[in-house]
Amino acid sequence: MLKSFGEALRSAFHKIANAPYVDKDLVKEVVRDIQRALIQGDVNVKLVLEVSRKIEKRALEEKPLPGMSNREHVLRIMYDELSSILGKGRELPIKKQRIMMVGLYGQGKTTTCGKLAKYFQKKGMSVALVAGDVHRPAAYEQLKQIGQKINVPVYGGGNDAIEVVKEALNKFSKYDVIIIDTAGRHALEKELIDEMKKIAKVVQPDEKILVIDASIGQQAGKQAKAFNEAIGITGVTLTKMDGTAKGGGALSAVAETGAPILYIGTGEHLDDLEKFDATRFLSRLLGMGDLETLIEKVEEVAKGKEREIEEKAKKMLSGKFTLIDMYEQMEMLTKMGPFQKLVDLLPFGGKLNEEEIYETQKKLKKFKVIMDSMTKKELENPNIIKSSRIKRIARGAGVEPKDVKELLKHYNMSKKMMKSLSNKKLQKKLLGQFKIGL
Ligand SMILES: Nc1nc2c(ncn2[C@@H]2O[C@H](COP(=O)(O)OP(=O)(O)OP(=O)(O)O)[C@@H](O)[C@H]2O)c(=O)[nH]1
Ligand SMILES: [Mg+2]
Repeated sequence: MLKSFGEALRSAFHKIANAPYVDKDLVKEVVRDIQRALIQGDVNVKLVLEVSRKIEKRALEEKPLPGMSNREHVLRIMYDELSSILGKGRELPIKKQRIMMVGLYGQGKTTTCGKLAKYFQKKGMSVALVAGDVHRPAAYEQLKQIGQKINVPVYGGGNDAIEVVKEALNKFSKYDVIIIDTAGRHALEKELIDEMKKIAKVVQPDEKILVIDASIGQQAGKQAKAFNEAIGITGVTLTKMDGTAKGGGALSAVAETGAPILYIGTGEHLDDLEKFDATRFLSRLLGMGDLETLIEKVEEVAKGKEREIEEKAKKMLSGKFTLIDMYEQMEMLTKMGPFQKLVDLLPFGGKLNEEEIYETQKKLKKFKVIMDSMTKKELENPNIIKSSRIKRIARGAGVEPKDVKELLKHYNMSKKMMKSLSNKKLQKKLLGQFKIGL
């Protein structure tokens, strides 16, 4: 059985989130998973290829932001690119206008008419409702009740939708916002399309809003496409986002029509209408509510870290290079994150592979023990460490003299490399990364 759209996307994200480390193969694998999920979600194949290509290219070529691990980097890019399909959303302008609501049976059209009426009313606009659904006997009554609740006039009755709409437009000509409810059907039948087209012709609506129940998932794309071809959709409202539905269909709906998502319905009450926010929507869809916060936090931390990196870079270039500096440098090499930017610029820099990281960490542990047996003077000026000191330090640390010698050899090598950095050009390059002058 095929997994649901949201579930398939979720599992792709979790693959990255839970992997011990992220490499090229995993990125490729996950990009393929995302492709499958999007295609399964009825997202246009061309768009799927475009988005997945972008994710792969960016994940493999861009460097992680300072403070971000490789894993967070890839998650962020996947997140970025999927949000960009959803678009920024759009809010209806606060102005005099006619709004026509369309959608299949039971999707939440009538309820959303009431929600929008209340929304515009709160913004100080005069609002009127039109019961353009003459097919379901209780439809007019339902809209009347909604109107009563918020003190908005409702026009309806009769059995000819076109007539009702014409009369209503005359009657409500002085109102700022006129919202027209229309009939739903089980499927997009020819009569419904014809009626919709006729109403649209009479009303000349500024907005044609497609109301989609978020729980219908992948069918949302097909529906949106059909409605868009019939009358041209200017926006989508997703309802019942408060239910168990994850609203994966939104991606398809928006991708199919190019029409932005305007609002989401989050309950049966007239206040349960929210402005659409792509980022929040996606973290909800992916069941990773903390992803958005995580990304924000990491970016914030990264800003603070920049200063720290700047200080370290300055110190390294000041010519004084102690054993402690060497230790810190090795430590940086074993960690991803804020210092990677600095490490990449070091003459021996670049990323270590897993094995190298492991070896360096092992060395660091040993070096730490040895350094603990040194005096402050020795740490700051290792050149004074000759054979008698070596013996003493080795005894104190419980290691062989050759281990101390190895540490000193490593130190001298690092120092030489740092010296090559006193080359002005390189210094500029390194410090230029942090936008500070020399
Ligand atoms: N939980 C929840 N229920 C909603 C939401 N929007 C609408 N509903 C409920 O969904 C049901 C159908 O809503 P309607 O507004 O009547 O839907 P419709 O599209 O006008 O239906 P037809 O006119 O019969 O085609 C009602 O019980 C509403 O209360 C929502 O955002 N959340
Ligand atoms: Mg209705």
